[in-house]
Amino acid sequence: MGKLLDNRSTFEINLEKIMPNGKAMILAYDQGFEHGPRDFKENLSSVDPEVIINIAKEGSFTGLVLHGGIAKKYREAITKSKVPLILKLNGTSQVYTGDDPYSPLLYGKDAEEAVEWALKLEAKAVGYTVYTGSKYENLMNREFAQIVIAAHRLSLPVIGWMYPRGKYVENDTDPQIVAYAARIGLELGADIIKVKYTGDAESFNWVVKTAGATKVVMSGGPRADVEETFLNQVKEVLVAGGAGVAVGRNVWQNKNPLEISKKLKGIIFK
Ligand code: FBP
Repeated sequence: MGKLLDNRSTFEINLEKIMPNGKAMILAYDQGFEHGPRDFKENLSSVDPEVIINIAKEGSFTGLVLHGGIAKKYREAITKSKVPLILKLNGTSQVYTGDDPYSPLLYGKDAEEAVEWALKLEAKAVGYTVYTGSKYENLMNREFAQIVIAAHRLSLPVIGWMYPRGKYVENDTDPQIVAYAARIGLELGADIIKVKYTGDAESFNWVVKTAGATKVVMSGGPRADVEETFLNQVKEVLVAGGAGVAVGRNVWQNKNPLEISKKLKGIIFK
């Protein structure tokens, strides 16, 4: 990790960009792949990546999660926005659901090639989902570990979407199973992990503790009917020692995405 004039390594600079003062407010926009365009129906303008890039910029988000195609085709707008790009390196659709989930590494024949591609697209970090509990979890753990090695070699922080899922996972927000997934994130070398909320600050604090030196951010889930419910969760996450959020639908499905972004910023960076 090369040293620059200000004495911080490139890795530290990248991490500080997506997590200024240790706090993250990341906008996720890979749902078009993961869930399909039905997610854009609540706020039709959200189908347009340019609109999302603008929300990320005007809403002061510290990172924007995209897949490779959008990152490439909208590169100029992303560069202009100055919002750090987080390239999602794996993904899977919900069209086929007949088996336990597996989300394969994309954009290259191996982790090294995928991370090089992220760097070419000027990403400041990379992301990867591990479905703990799936019968394919060992495969994903291995791909994730290899991404950590390759990404750190190129000074890119790694965010793990640590999602318990599969036939044997009855409740994907059960604090014990979320804590287990979080711990795997630490063991595999994630810099940040993104997990679902476990329902209260106390149990989320246990998740944060199990993640050790790996920072924990909350994933949003479907848009809450009442905005306050979501904002209260964010407050509880911070009380519990969480480092912020990496959310999508609760922001860009909102009638006023910039208004809710402002409220989020107030909570996370106050
Ligand atoms: P949301 O805040 O919209 O839930 O986005 C967070 C996220 O992790 C996305 O990055 C991803 O597309 C989606 O959730 C996956 O959701 P699911 O739990 O349905 O797999």
